[in-house]
Amino acid sequence: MLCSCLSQALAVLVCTFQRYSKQEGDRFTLSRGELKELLEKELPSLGDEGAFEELLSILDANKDGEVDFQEYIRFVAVACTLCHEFFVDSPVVLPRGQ
Ligand SMILES: [Ca+2]
Ligand SMILES: [Ca+2]
Repeated sequence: MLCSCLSQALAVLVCTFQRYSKQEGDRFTLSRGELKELLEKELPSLGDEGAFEELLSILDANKDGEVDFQEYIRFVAVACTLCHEFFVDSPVVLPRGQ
């Protein structure tokens, strides 16, 4: 089945969360370790240990020590906004389907 880029991107966003969130503890939330692994493997450009601590404190809006799906999606929205601002003056280059 041929899917649009956007629906594929949405599936990747959701599946990436689920792949890491089910590894330990509550399978619907990212523990500290799960979040760290997700960021290291999926977003290695995001930075060092200090950046991780800061990011965790921002992401964990309700301060329960875990990042739930709502908190993750808020992060994705912020990341998308940054991408939007970054690419806004660039020529449009869409990723090609494989
Ligand atoms: Ca978990
Ligand atoms: Ca939380």
